[in-house]
Amino acid sequence: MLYHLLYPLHETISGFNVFRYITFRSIGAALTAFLLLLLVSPWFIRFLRDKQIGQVVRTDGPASHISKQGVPTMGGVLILFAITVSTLLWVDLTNSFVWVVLGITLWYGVIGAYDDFQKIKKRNSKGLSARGKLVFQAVGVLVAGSYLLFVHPDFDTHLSFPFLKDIRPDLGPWYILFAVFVVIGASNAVNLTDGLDGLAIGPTVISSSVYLMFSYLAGHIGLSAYLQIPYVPGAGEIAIFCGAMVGAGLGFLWYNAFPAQVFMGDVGSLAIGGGLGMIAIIIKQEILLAIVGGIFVMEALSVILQVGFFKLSGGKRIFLMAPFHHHFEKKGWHEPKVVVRFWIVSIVLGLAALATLKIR
Ligand code: 57M
Repeated sequence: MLYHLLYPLHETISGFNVFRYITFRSIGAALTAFLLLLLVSPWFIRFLRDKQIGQVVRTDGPASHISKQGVPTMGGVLILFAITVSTLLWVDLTNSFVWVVLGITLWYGVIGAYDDFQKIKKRNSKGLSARGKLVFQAVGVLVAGSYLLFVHPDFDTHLSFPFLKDIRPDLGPWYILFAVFVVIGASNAVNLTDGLDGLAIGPTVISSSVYLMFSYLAGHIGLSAYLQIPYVPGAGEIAIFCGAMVGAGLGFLWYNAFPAQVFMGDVGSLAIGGGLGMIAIIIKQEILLAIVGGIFVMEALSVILQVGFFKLSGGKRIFLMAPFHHHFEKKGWHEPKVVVRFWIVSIVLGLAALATLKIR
């Protein structure tokens, strides 16, 4: 909105020329979302406590988690509020890509909120059925994908691979099914990762920072050509959404850091994963998500391997407990140590993802 209100005045007030720059507006979005979270969270945490919207902790988990019973959850509502307000304040509102990413993020937030409410109402950790969640998630991507493929003028259905600039297979209409896989996979991977204080929000901030840079480059005709990455006209505005994700994530981390005063809930984790997945699809950096979001991938893979091996071996386990973060808890690592070490890995993966820009 500020872009539409203030940039046109730059002829009279030259300083307003700065509102044309995506870099400036991305930083503005990050700071706005950060301050919103920082200032509103204390009130919101009290609100959640008063309404008894507290975590129901499973008894079969690590013993250290029992003390987390009742910690206010659904803090993701405030994360989504800050991302939405900040994005709409700083973005070019005529950019359809931003509306697609925001739409998927909020839709996945609605799915997660319903799941959270079911758990809180029934006082158990079951919530929405896995099948129900998958159907609702798939519908969202099918709608978004149909818009991108059949309405948006020149959406590209070619895949792009890190390091391999010349391999760009065209999936054609099948690209929609690939998009469903990427977005749902990312959403559920973040959901599984959100099992320790700060564990999901840390890599979220790192992934959003990396995708902020990739979005800016993808939307820049000169830099994308120089770096030999797909040029996606209009993708630069997604950097502002990423900035809002970074700011909201840092603001939430202030209160989710160990010992957490609030959990994000499925409303937050499903939405964040869905948003990151949709961003990867739009800026044509889908496979790169496996590197940028490597922590999320590792966590999801640990569950798949654990459950698969458990069934095939008649009850044996690969890990002491899945997802992966619980394995280290069972080995005696304290929660903050597990979380910070996962952040370190996430930062290294983010740097590796940026390195693919030059190694092609
Ligand atoms: C998402 N949710 C946390 C919180 C957060 C198939 C199986 C692997 C599914 C998986 C599962 O239930 N995943 C659900 C993970 C939960 O966090 C809530 O959920 C939201 C995110 N969706 O925002 O509201 C618990 O995580 C802890 N937590 C923190 N700090 C945070 O900032 O400490 C969360 C956020 C919270 C809190 O204790 O209650 C979760 O873990 O449920 N199941 C599991 O992850 C379980 N693993 C398991 O069953 N492994 C078996 C299977 C694979 C065969 C095995 O390895 O043998 C573990 N989780 C729990 N108990 N709670 C272990 C058992």
